[in-house]
Amino acid sequence: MRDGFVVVERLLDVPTCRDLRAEGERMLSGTGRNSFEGFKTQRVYSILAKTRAFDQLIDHPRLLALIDHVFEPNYLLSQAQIINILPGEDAQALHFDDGFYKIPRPRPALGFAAIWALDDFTKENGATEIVPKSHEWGSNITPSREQTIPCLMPAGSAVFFLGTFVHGGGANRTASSRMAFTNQYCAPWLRTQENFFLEVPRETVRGLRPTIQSLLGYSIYPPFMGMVDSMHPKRVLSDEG
Ligand SMILES: O=C(O)CCC(=O)C(=O)O
Repeated sequence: MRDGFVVVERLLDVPTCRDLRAEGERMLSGTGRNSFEGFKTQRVYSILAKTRAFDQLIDHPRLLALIDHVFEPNYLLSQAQIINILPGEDAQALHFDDGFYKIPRPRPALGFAAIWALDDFTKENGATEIVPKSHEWGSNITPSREQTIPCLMPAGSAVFFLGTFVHGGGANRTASSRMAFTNQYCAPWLRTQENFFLEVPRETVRGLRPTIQSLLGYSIYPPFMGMVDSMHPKRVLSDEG
């Protein structure tokens, strides 16, 4: 809460990290459609509809324990994706992740993000560039590259930060790609970036852990935001069809 971010090193052991990287590699395809997605960056969206491998990062206890301090109960997953920065990619525009909620700054965070390093994050290969304490900035956000530091961390580590925190993907000046998995969360009364109700089939949701079901919106913000036919939305998971 003081700096806007925290790095936790080696949360994933080496075999887990290797398996996740391989699963990410299997799903990679085209590159970005604009400079923000990155013309030399591959992204895999709709992860929860495609693989179960990353579920362990969606409800990772160390991550949720932090978010429990930021949001009211029943906060939501907002989006999850793989980001693979290829050799030759330029640095991404600096930004903060909850800027699409058009509520003026300074304000409390409405989003919360994790970026998991599936490769070592180095100064050369595109380590996320971060601006410590930028979560406190007001409405005039004009960050410069000089204010950033590279978020250096070994594979298996994660950086967790508030939605108001300024950051961006770094330039990749190496011959290898830099893979990360990122998941974002939002306060329980906000609209999520991904529409998980349309993205993840109900049959798939039935097989997920209850915590993940709740994060996907099978939960309410009391007294009744998220209801289905005046009842708790989780009931649809036990209904037929
Ligand atoms: O890949 C990274 O290091 C950060 C990417 C990012 O912040 C974004 O795409 O919104």
